[in-house]
Amino acid sequence: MTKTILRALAGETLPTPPIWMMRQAGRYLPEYRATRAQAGDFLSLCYNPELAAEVTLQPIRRYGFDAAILFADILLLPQALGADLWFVTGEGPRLSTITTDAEFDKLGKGEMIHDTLNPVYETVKILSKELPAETTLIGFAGAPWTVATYMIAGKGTPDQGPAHALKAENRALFEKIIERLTEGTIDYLSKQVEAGAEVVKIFDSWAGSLKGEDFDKYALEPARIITQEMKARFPGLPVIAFPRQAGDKYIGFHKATGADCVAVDDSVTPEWVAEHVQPAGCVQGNLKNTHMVTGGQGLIDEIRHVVKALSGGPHIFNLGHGITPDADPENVKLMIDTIRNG
Ligand code: 1CP
Repeated sequence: MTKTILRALAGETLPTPPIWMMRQAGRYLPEYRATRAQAGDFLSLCYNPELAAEVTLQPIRRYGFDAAILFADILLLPQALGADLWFVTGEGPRLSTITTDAEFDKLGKGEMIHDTLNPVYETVKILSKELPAETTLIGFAGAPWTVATYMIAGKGTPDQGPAHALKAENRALFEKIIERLTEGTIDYLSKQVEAGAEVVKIFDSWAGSLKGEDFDKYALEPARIITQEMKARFPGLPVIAFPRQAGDKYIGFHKATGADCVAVDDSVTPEWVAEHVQPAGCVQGNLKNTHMVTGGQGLIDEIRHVVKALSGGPHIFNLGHGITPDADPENVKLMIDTIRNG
C-alpha cells in the first residue's frame, strides 16, 4: 500500500489528510533538548548522523506522524560552500558575509560540498532503514533566495534589507550568488535522494519579501530550475515548494515550477487556498503555529476549520510555519487525535 503522503502528493484526495509538522523535531520536546545537550551544540547535532537520526525519529515515535523530515539546517549548504557558520545561543545563526566579488570568489563549487555534507547523507541512510514502513522520509534544502539572505547579511534579518541592498547595488554579484546556490542545492538534494529521501522540500521562508518581477526571477525561477532538474535526475520524485508569504503569488506556483505540492503559510485562509491554489495540485498547511501554545477548544475548532476547508482536494496537514519552543507537546497529540478521530 502506497504511503499516505505519497498518495496526497500524487494528487489523491484522502478522507483524512496525512500529517506532519515543520520543526517537529525541536526544542518543544524534552527528548530533543536532551539529545542536543548530548551532542554539545546545534551544529554538532546536525553533523552527527546517529544523533541527528535519533532526533528525527523522536516525534515519529511519540506521535506517529505520516512523514519524517531529515534533521539538518538550510545553512549547512553555505557552510559547505566555504562560509563560516556558527550559532549564538539565544540569538541564532551567524555567517561570514558575502557582499563583494572577492568574497564570492573564495567560495567553492561542485562536488566539494559533499566533503562537509556527507554526515547528512549518512543520517538519511540511517533513517531510511529505521523509519516505520508507512512513514515518508522528506529531504530538504533552503531556496536560493532565502539562503542568500543569510549569506549576504551574515545573520537572520527582519526585512532581508542587506540582500535587497546588494540586489539593487550589484545585481551581477547577487545573481552569481543565486546561481551558485541553485547549482549547490541541486547537488545537495540529489545526494539526499540517492541516500533514501523519498520527497524533497524547498524552504523559501523569505519569498514574501520579493515583489513583482523580483519574485518571478529569484523565488519562482530558481524553484522551477531545481524542481525540473530534480525530476529529470529522479523521474517521479515528488517536490514540495514553500514560498512563504507569497500571497497572490501562490496562485500558479504549481504550474510555473512543476512542484507537486505548494506549502502555504497562515497569512492566507484555507478557503482562499481551496479556491485559488488547490485546484492546481496538492497543498500543505496551514494551521497557525500559536495554536500549539494556546491549545484548548480554539485549537480543535481551528484544526476542523482547516481540514474541512481543504477536504475537497489533495491536502497534507501542517502548520503555517514551524512549531515554536514554547509549544505544549500535549497540544500536538490533541492535533493528531482531532484530525484522525474526527
Ligand atoms: O536546537 C536549536 O537551538 C536550534 C533550533 C533549530 C532547529 C531545530 C535551527 C536553527 N534549525 C533547526 C532544524 C531545522 N531547520 C529543520 C529540521 C527539520 C524540521 O524539523 O523541520 C529545518 C527544515 C530547518 C529549516 C530552516 N532553518 C529554515 C527554513 C524554515 C523556517 O523555519 O522558516 C530557516 C530560515 C533556518 C535558519 C535557522 N536555523 C535555526 C534558526 C533558529 C534559524 C532561523 C534564524 C533566523 O532567521 O533568525
